[in-house]
Amino acid sequence: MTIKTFDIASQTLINKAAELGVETGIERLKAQQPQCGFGQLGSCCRMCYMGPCRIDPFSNGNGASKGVCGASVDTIVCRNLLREEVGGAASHVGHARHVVLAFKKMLEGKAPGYKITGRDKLMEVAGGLGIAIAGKADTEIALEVVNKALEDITRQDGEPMNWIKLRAPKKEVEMWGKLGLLVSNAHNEIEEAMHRTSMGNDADPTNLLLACLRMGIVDGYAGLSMATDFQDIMFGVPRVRSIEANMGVLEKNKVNIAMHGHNPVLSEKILEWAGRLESETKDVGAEGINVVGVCCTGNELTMRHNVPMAAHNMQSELILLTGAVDAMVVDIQCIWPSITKISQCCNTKIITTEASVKIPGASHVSFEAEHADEQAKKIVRMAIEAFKGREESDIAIPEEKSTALAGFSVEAIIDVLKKVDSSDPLKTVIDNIVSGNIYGVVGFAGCPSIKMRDTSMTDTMVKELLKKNVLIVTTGCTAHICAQADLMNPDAVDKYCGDGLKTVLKALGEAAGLSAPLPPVWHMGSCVDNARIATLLGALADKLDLKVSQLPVAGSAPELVQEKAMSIGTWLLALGLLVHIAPSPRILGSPVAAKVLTEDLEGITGGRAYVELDPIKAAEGLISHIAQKRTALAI
Ligand code: BF8
Ligand code: SF4
Repeated sequence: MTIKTFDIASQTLINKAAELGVETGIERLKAQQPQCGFGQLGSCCRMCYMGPCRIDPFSNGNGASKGVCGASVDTIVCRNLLREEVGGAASHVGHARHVVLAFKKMLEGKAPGYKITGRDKLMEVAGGLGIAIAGKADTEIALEVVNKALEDITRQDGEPMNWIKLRAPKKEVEMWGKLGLLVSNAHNEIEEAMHRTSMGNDADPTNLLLACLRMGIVDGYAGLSMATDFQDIMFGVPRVRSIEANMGVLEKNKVNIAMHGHNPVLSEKILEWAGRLESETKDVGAEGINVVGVCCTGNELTMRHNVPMAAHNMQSELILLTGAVDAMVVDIQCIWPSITKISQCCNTKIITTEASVKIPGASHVSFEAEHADEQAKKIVRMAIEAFKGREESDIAIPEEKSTALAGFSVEAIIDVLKKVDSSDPLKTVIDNIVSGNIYGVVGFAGCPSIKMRDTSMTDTMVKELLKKNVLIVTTGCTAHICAQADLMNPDAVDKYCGDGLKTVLKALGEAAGLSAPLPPVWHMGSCVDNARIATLLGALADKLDLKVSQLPVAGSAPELVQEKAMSIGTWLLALGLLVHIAPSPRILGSPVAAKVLTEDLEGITGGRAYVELDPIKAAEGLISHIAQKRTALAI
């Protein structure tokens, strides 16, 4: 496998790592070559100790075509796939539950460091859940909202989840009802999926694939949508703002704290205390504190507070090699264990904060909502102290930084559209889709993969689509990639967009009073904020009385890394979207899984998985899908 070149900032630090003899993911990926073919096909089973069993795709019946227990390759692949989906959904449901419980503690007076910031959002959610509002105090309403959320992980009556009723588009709820996909309790679903995939249970590949769709829906509503709603209620609904991105946002003379992970319950407090303890930096010879964001916590902080987005997941090791990160504070998900080893040569203090996420070599400060202020203060002071360990000669901050507009929550988008048509905001989008000025919309989500990054998969695809007047919305680490590639600022409009899209974005920018066009790639948040994209699509579909699958839209996870991206993608398949994925998910070992997910599913939910590793061909595939949808709508 040949690794070519990366973006300039990353490459500068990769070179520095080589000079220092520090190992990064690039060397470790090379050392893994060739990666296991059975693993890539999904055809290895370790569900019991008669195995592990591997199915040889070329055996032609002569080799091992069944596991010891007789499990077929289809059974093995589909069981493995469902367990991947469980990994993703459990991560998002766990994230949502953590936020809900922190909020509940605040309402009960046990976590005084937090408050209700997004009151309008609270009322919108309460109203949507059917909670009577009149005459009640905000905290009373909020507690009822919390109880509705907790029902979605406790109820045993089989009723569809409250968050499905609150957020799912109408026609899809109807369709899921007919297909038996209206899930009721996220924890029950996760338990049942683990149970049915253990040795000697569900062996029917189609039944297992249906369970995958259920897990996607669990992720979408009890994970992504619930987390997004509560985070907006606690910390405020994001609004459009100008921010900076890439590793050049580090500041040589300041204490740099990199927040890495996903949960704003931690990062909001660290940001607050960084501001409150700024004066203490004088004692160590620094000129203040610079909090920067890595991965999804970076997206959360940038959307609400303009905190610079310093690095995506693949750069989470590289940013330490700048020698300028005094502390990296992490919570949950996507945190590479390698960072503590790298931090030793870069004078960075790695601080873990979750009892369930500890890393050998890191300092651990347990962070609980009840003691948030005290613990955040302690963490910020540890970072200030770490500044003393700085080695001037080790500092190498890349120059690269870009500016971007972030904060495109659905509410922020509607606010802009209201300036064009206050009574019918979505009409502007619909009219422009009908006229072809907006040929279609593609949502980019997910991760940066070392396997794909050297081919600049995401940036190349986005640029190809913009030329064809496709509007892009994005979340997660692909949002970092787009911000770094200068695709989220108004200058990108003239540079990359087709004429139709240029016209719309210029008109919207003018209406919004920006005296510049809106950018062609809209930063809608972190990975849980994929809920915002689905809400927008659902609103368009409901307004037009169409199914989501009839809209000229698609999704892409162009650099798939995480199980979480798989469960999000499966939710989008359940919603009826074409979902482009690269590299291939681990389904190709199973003829049944490959056929169902890439072909037959279209006749069931309207969604379809589309695997293409070449960025230009992938963009063409998405355009041709959008063209078909437009033709079917006679537009
Ligand atoms: O949830 S995009 S690498 S940081 S999994 Fe992780 Fe992927 Fe980044 Fe956020 Ni999402
Ligand atoms: Fe092998 Fe069957 Fe055990 Fe899997 S469950 S490891 S296929 S014997």
